[in-house]
Amino acid sequence: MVLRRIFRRRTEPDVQLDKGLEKTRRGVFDEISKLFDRSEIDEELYEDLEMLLIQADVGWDVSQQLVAEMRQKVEDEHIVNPADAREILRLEMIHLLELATRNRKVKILQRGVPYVILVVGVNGTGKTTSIAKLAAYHQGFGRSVMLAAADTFRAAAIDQLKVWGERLDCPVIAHNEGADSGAVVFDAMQAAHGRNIDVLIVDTAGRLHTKFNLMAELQKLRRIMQRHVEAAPQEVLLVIDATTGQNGLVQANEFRKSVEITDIMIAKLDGTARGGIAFSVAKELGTPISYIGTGEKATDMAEFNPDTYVDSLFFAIGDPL
Ligand SMILES: Nc1nc2c(ncn2[C@@H]2O[C@H](COP(=O)(O)OP(=O)(O)O)[C@@H](O)[C@H]2O)c(=O)[nH]1
Ligand SMILES: [Mg+2]
Repeated sequence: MVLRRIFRRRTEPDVQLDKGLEKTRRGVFDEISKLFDRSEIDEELYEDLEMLLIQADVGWDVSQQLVAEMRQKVEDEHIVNPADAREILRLEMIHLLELATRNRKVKILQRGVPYVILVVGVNGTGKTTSIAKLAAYHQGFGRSVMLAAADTFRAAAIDQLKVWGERLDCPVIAHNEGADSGAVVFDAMQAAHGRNIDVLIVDTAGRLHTKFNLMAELQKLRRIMQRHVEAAPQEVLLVIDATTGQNGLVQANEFRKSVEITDIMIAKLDGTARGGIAFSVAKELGTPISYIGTGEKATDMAEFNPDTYVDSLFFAIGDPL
C-alpha cells in the first residue's frame, strides 16, 4: 500500500456535508485526528481512539472492529509513523461505510410511470422535512414531483406537507385528519398518472404503536400502489434521526421487520456532535444510506458518499492544504 505522509482531503468538498458534519468534526473527530500527532504508535493511542469513536456514536462493536483492523494493518505492514496509522484508519472507515452503499439499487425512472417513494420512520425523526428535501432534489433533475399526505393522524402534519408543497410548487394530495391513508394513496396514484408525474413521495404516520399495525398499514399502502404501478414503491426510504444516537438503530431494526427498506436518510446530522451513527448503520444494517439531512431547509441535503463523508469528518472547507 502506498501511504501519503501528509494527511489531506482526497475528495472535492461538499458544502452541505461540510455544514452537516461541522459539530462532529469540531468535536470528536478533531480530537481523533490530534491523537495521531504524537511521536510513536503506542497502546494509549489505540485506547483513546476506541473511546473517542464510541463517544462519536460509532457504536461499541464497530469502534472495536475499526481499532482492531487498524492495529492489524499497522502490525502487518510494520508501520511506525502515527500519521500513516491515521491514513489506515481513514481507509478502514471508508471501507466500512462502503457496506452501506454496496447494496444500493439503481434508481430507474421510467417515462409515464410514477416513481413512488414511500417514506417511513418514527415520528419526529424528520420525515416530512426530508420529503421536502427529496422533492427539491428530484425537481433539480427536472422531474415533476407530487406529494401525498398519508400521515393522516394530525391535521398539523397534513398542513405541514401542504406548506412545503406551496413553497416547492408541487401538488399535494391530502384528505382530512383521520382519513384513511389508503384512500389518500389511491387518489395520489391516480392523480400522479393523470398529471404525468415523474416522482410521487408518500408521507406516512410514524406513530403506529404495535409492530403488527405498522406492518399492516405499510402493506396496505403497498397493495394500493401496486394496483397502479406493479413495481411501486420503487423506493422505501427510512428516515433516522442522528440526534437520537444508537436508538436510531434500534428503531431502524423495528421498521426493517415490517417493510423492506431500500434506502436510508440520516436526518439532523447538523444537530449532533456525534455524527458517527453512519458507521453503525452501515455495519449493523447493511441497508444503503443514500442521503443525509443537514438542516431545516429543502436544500439542506446531501447524497451519501463514503469518501466525501469521511473526508468531511476530518477536514473543513477552508482548511489549509
Ligand atoms: N437541524 C435539523 N432539523 C431537522 C432536520 N430534519 C428535520 N428537522 C426538524 O425536526 C423536526 C421534526 O421534523 P418533521 O419533518 O416534522 O418530522 P416527522 O415527524 O418525522 O415528519 C422539525 O422541527 C424539523 O424542522 C435536519 O436535517 N436538521
Ligand atoms: Mg411528519
